[in-house]
Amino acid sequence: MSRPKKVWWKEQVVYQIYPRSFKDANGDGIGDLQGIISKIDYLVELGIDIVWLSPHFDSPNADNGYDIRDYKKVMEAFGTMNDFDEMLAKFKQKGIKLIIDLVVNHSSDEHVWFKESKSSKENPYRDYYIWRSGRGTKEPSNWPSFFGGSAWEKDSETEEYYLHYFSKKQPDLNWENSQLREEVYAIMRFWLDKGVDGFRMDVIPLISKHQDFQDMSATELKHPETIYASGPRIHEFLREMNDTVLSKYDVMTVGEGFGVTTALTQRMTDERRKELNLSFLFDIIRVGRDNWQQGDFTLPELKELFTTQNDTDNFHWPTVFLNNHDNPRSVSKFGCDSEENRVRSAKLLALLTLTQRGTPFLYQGEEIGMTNYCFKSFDEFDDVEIRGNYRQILQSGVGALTYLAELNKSSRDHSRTPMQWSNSHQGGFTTAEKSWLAINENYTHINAESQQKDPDSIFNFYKKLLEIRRRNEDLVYGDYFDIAPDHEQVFAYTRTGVDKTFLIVLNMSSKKVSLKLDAMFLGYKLIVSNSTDHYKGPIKETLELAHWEARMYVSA
Ligand code: TEU
Ligand code: CA
Repeated sequence: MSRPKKVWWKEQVVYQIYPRSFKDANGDGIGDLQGIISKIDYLVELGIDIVWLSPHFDSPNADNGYDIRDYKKVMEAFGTMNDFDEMLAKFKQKGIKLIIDLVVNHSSDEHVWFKESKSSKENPYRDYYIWRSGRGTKEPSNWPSFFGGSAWEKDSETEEYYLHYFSKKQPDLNWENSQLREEVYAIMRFWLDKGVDGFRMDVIPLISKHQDFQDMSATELKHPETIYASGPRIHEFLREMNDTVLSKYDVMTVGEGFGVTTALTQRMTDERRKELNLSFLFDIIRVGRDNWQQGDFTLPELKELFTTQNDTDNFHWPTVFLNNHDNPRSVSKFGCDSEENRVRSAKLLALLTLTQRGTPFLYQGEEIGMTNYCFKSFDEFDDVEIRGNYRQILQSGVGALTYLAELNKSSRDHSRTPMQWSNSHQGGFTTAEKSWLAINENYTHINAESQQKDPDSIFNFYKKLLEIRRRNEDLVYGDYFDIAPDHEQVFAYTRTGVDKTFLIVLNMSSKKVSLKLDAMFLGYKLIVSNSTDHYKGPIKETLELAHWEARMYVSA
């Protein structure tokens, strides 16, 4: 089998910033671009290479910027275009690349295109969106919105319905229209010509719609994303975009698409097909999830998902991520956020994320082990997804307390609470009395400032691993092999490159455990561990691992 082709976006590590919650510079309780600028040195110290910025465009914020009103304007609360240019220049000075969020499956209903489109059936922009007439008094089809109710909204002006997979303030764009596609490509060029290094593409597999808009079956209705992410022209659109725009720049792209299968992920990212460089596969981050419910999962199930995403030829490259702004905090889901285990398990997850095969994506706050928030009532949520679905879920017979308990495991708002910078007022996030979403009260002991000073902190563990990764190409390009797929407590795997083999052993449980190793690993040397009290002698045939203990060895 051929070796993977070497390219910068396979080697570098991405750090996601959710601007609303990162750092507020002007004291209005909302994060902003000057806030980001003030923290560039922090990112340099940590040692990440690329920043992915969640939407920073003009928006009425029905979905925190994932509803764009003007693609060429900066959101007022975040600053101005001058602030953006300053931020980009400063990132570049420090050698950090910047990728931005391209949200073009839908726009805001306040976008001028939609206002025109809605005004009459004859308007030249009518066809930029998807309009259909109803079936008598009913919607054109039974398609549901991810954020509650029907995906069709009737407009009184022209008595037709428009399609919206997300909230009704996020009408879907009509990619069948070539003029619309040209508009999108122009927007892409506008930002690329400023010097951004690529795009994270929001729900990109959803842009091609099944044109028959046929009713879904009862089974399909439970997971509409599988229908929405299987439109017939997706590859054609991506290739056109690549050919027309992306191929002209040295940039990276990463697609986002919840509901996308392994097969589609691999097709979209096959280097020979020239569509996307990377695409998030959600199977790992969503393990055990069924819509808003977070069920149990076993370690062998989780490990199999890592094997599956690596079970391919070398023509496509996976991503590795355990949290983002749509999912709970990784230490609370995959680790253990109790007093005793939080630091250890957060470091274990750091080792996992930075030694798996694939481009790692870190999410703000994971580097200090930020945890889920404890929501005491529904009023504490901000998320449009919950506000939209609340009534429907309760009407279906689910008790309010049951729903609240599930959301305390699964809500998107867990990862949207403000970044915890210090133990001062509002965690150093803002000087305002309150931030836009409540800060987790554990900022008094979980914060960046204290961890930057502590050599044994989670922050400094990430920093160390990032250095090790940078120095060891075999950790990037080496083959992946799970050496104990059925083990219920330990995740143990190797990365075998040209010069060396790395052995990573992770006790993903709160109980101590022993792991029998193959004799071939005798002679391997310990290079990193998340605990200071472990056995330091030569590797033995049976490893004794303490609760949430994580180690990495390297062949001699
Ligand atoms: O996410 C799409 C998506 O799949 C999630 O919103 C998903 O429906 C939800 O997490 C299920 O719990 C992208 C953005 O990342 C998200 O923030 C936006 O709300 C959404 O698209 C619409 O733009
Ligand atoms: Ca602000």
